[in-house]
Amino acid sequence: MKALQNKNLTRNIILAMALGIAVGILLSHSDMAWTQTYLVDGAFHVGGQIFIRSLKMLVVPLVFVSLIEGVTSLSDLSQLGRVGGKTLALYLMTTAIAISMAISFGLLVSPGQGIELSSESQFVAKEAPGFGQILIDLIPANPLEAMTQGNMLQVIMFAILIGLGINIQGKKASSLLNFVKEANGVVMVVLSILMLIAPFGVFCLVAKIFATLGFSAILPLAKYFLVVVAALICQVTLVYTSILKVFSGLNPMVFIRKFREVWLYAFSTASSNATLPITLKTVEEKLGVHNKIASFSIPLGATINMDGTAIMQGVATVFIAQAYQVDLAVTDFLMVVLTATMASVGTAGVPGVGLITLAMVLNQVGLPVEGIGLIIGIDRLLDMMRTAVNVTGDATVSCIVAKSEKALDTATFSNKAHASG
Ligand code: DAS
Repeated sequence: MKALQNKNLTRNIILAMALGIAVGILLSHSDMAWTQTYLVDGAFHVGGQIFIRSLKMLVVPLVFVSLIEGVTSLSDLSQLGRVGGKTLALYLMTTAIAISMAISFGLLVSPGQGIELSSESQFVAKEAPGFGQILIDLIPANPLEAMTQGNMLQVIMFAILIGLGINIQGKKASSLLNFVKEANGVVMVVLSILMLIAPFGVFCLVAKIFATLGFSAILPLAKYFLVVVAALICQVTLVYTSILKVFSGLNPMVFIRKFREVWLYAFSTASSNATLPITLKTVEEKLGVHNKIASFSIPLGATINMDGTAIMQGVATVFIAQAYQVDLAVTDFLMVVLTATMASVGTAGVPGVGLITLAMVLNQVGLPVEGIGLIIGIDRLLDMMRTAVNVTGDATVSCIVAKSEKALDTATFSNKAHASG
């Protein structure tokens, strides 16, 4: 395992990202057809997808075995209930703060005023699942189907139940528990092997995005873009650092220094799910969160806690309402907060899911859904950034809950050796 660790991985990924942006912007000005065909839609697309798929390949097995092992480490059912309650409460709180801040920023800056939105883009809104349906969908009628379809909430629920079963069986299930522990270790080693191709995958992903967008494509929407980015930055630098300090007493600067490597994966993959193995590894090995907490809170957060996404949806709703001269009342904004929070519960952490649920949010408040047509062009770049915020929220809450449960190793958290990445 040690031999596989590439100490310069963080540096190589940053270099790969910078190179990808430079090459992408250069190619966006190229009028040679072959660059689009053989590079952007060819090599870069293939390389990027191979990298994302290799990471996503691990998500279900990792979440399943890691969560089973985590649950078996919880001493009793009351601890699981307490940990679950704290985790859910903090996730809902940070999401509500995120979208309220985003709406306030949007109203303050008014990015949508004076912009004529194109109406040719049609976006079919998905029905927002009712609360009852979300509860029903938690239970996997067929666990194997839940795994093959990557229905993470159902995989999480099944793993928790299996873990509880092993707990209750005790010694009679010791060989199964050992199998799970060994499987967890193997999955982590496979992850380290896959990380060796990370710089290549990151380069391909970023080069393709910037070759497609080009720098000029972003300018017309700079105000919308900057408001979202400002709110995302505030969520990390103000909200997460404050609640980490207030609720756990941990040093936010140490947290940021150790967690920033995860941002590179979240940014380049734009997928909380694909980043999940890295988030889990970082939270446990660098921030000292015990597996019994992280294995529960991180996969759950990757699925239901999307503060960055809520921020985009808050600003986008204001942007589109202003662009169509629709005056939203306070009750409309409250409906946006509720719908966006509920919408994120049922959607997995995959690229672009925030835009899909935005259609549901706009539908809910009666705004023209086709307004999404214009912002879809730069959404991928914002998706990359908001995914980094999503996973940071998951890690922040995991540290707070672990500290409150005396399941965070403060020596590991404070160990500066890990900060280099
Ligand atoms: N890409 C999603 C995620 O993985 C976020 C989004 O689409 O808004 O968290």
